[in-house]
Amino acid sequence: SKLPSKDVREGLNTNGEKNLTKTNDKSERSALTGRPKPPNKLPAGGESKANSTAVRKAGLHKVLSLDVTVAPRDANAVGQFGQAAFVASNEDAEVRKRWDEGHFNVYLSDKIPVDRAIPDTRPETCAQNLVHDDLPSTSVIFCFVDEVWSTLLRSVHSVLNRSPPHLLKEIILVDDFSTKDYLKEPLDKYMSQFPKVRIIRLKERQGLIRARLAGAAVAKGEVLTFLDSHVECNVGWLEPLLERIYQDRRKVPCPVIEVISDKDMSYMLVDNFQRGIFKWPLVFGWSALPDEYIKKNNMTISDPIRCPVMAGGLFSIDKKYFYELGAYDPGLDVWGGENMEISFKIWMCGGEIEIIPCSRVGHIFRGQNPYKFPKDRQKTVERNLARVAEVWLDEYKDIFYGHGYHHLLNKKVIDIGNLTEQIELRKKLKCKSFRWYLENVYPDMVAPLVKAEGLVFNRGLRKCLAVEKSSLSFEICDLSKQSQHFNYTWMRHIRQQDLCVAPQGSGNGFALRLCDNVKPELRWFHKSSNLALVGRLRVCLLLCLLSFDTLRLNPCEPTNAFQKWQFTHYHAQ
Ligand code: UD2
Ligand code: MN
Repeated sequence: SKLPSKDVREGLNTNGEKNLTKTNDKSERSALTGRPKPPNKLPAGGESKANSTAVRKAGLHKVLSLDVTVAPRDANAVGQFGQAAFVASNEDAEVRKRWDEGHFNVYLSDKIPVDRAIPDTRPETCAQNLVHDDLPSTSVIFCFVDEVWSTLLRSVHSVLNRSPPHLLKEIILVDDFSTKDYLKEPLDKYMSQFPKVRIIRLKERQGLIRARLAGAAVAKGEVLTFLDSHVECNVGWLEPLLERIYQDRRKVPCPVIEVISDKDMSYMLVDNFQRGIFKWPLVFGWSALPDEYIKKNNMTISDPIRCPVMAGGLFSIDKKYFYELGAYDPGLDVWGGENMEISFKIWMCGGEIEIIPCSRVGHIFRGQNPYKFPKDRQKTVERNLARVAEVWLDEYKDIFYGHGYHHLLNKKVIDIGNLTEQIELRKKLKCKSFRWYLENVYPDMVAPLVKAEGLVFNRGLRKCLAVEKSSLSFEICDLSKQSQHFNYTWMRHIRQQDLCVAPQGSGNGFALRLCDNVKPELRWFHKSSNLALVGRLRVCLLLCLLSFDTLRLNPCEPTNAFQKWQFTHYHAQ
């Protein structure tokens, strides 16, 4: 790993003022990259809307690389400079014993200075960038439940030590009803030495979403900056975020999230050009920008990256804008899904999410949540995601449910709560469709609305399924006949318009019935050309010639051609 950059090592001041190279240089240099650029050019890929914040009078200065920890008093301490730390083998038992307190190496974390230095991992050009002198101030909000003492402190110190004081309005610690005693009086006492730190205690466990809302409600800064409670903010992390909001208040910038190892606590670099994405069924992931996109937009590693979905934990947002967007859906519980909600909302309702490579924050990624969920973890997350899907996904919500979440459609199985306000909000904000989002924000996502479509060919009879006078029949295959066209949907329906192929009554027959997403008996499992009713996977749909080409369910036989069904076209998923 790199040593702190020259710029940082020289800029050893604590008040930020000395480093402030005031300049009125309004030349062709970009505030972001320092490279020659037309002044109003948005970063690569930015669909340049007329910039709402026109030319302002304020000057620019070189981004402040202040860092009071860069010449640490304890240079030989464990984990100093973000390096890997090790424990002697006779301490292994202790490490294991304390692991579950945070699901990372808590024992080691406690040995590392709470204000350790970490390497300045920014791309070279970042330290030369210009930002405006009159950036908005921010409230930094940390929510936590039973966070480990040393990581919570290190998070707070990293903000205090590496943020320009005049931009840091306050640090708000929202205690989401922690059970640990050290997070009560001892925490109050420790933090009382920092006038900027405020602690809010929630009276019952709210979950991180409502805890963030509680923090935002009392925040005094113009910008809200949310962080997880086990992070280390790197040199110069704050100004590049605020600069983006200064340029356009609808921008929601996120730092690059670097990795603090859960095992040895080392600070690790991550790959360039990474952005947050989702896969079905709304699972967050990272994916590199496509190479062609980088080339086409002439991007360098320090340019902001358009980000379809934020990871969730670390971002800045204009406070007023946050509330204009309706903040978070307060009906989301405990953990999970809120990053999808706010991401779809931001993009679809006129904003933008960006990853800012000149802003970097380390985060301990843990294998498990170290705290308890008041209700079942999986059910909590599923419920949150179903709320998001219902409000934001339009016709694409079937794809979400289709990926193993059919049971969530049954309101008797899961109560996802009232959505009226969220739906109203979307209308009020005149937000765009999910289709627009996919096409414009995340075009490399494949999201076919059906799994398969076209004719339904029976291999034994060599004829195709057709609807004739609202009942099922078989005809010579003919693509031009609409009556022979069916969709195999994410609901696993074999469907023509509103009608679904379904078993009839209690007997053996089959008929067309009105489709209904909730009814499991209308769903077909389709694999290796077999069609089996969901829930009855050992019996397959058979075309029975004896009784006038009727359909029956029979035990599946791998070689029976009359049980083999094929759609004309299958979509890649
Ligand atoms: C990621 C996000 C996290 C959040 C989550 C999905 C990053 C780095 N982290 O998971 O911020 O968006 O995805 O919801 O992007 N907390 C509470 N009350 C609770 C549960 C958690 O205050 O009931 C706190 C917790 O102490 C932590 C923060 O919320 O500071 C995020 O929780 P996490 O670290 O367990 O989430 P993570 O990083 O796995
Ligand atoms: Mn976290």
